[in-house]
Amino acid sequence: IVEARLNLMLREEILDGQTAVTPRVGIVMGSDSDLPVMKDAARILNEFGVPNEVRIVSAHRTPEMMFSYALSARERGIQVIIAGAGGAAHLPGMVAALTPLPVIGVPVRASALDGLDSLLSIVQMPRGVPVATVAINNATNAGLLAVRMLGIGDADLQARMAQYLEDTRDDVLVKAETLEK
Ligand code: RP5
Repeated sequence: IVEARLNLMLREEILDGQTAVTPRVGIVMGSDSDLPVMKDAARILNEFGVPNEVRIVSAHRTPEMMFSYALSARERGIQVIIAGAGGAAHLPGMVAALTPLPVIGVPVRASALDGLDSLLSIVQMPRGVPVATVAINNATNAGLLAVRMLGIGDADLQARMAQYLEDTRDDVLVKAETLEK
C-alpha cells in the first residue's frame, strides 16, 4: 500500500521537478503519510522551474539518515530546505541544527491534536536555531517562501514571484467582479 501511494503521488506531482540538474531546494518529511500535504511545496517549485528533490527522512525512525542529509545538503548545492513533520515534529528543528541553510518548517496535521502539536513543536525553537514556520498543512506557502528566498540572488525568479502576486491579485479582482454582477 505504501509503495502504491508513493508511486501514484511521486509520478503525478513530484517527479516533474526531479531533474538531473542539481536541486536548489530539498523537501524532506518524516513519513510518506506527509506526502499529500508536502507535495504542494514540490508543485509550487515545479511551477517556478526551481529544481528540487523530495526525500522521506525521519528524525526518529532514521536519525542517521537525517544527520547525513542535513550535513551534506550545503555541499550538494541545496540552498533552502523545506521540512515537514507531524506530531512530535522534530525534523525541521534538528535539520536546522545541523546546517547553516535556511529551513522552512511545515507543521503537518497528523494526530489527534489537529496539528497544533506539530505547529508548537516546530515554531518553538530555541534562540540561535531558527526555523521559518508556515501554517499547519500549508506546504504551498513553504514553496513560495523558498522561491522568495532564492529570489534574493536571482532576479529572474524574483520577477516571476512579482508576476505571481499580480496574478493572484487579478484572480481575486475577477472573482469579486463576477460576484457583483
Ligand atoms: C511524523 O509522524 C511524520 O512526520 C508524520 O507526520 C507522523 C506520522 O507518521 P506515520 O505514522 O504516518 O508514518 O514523524
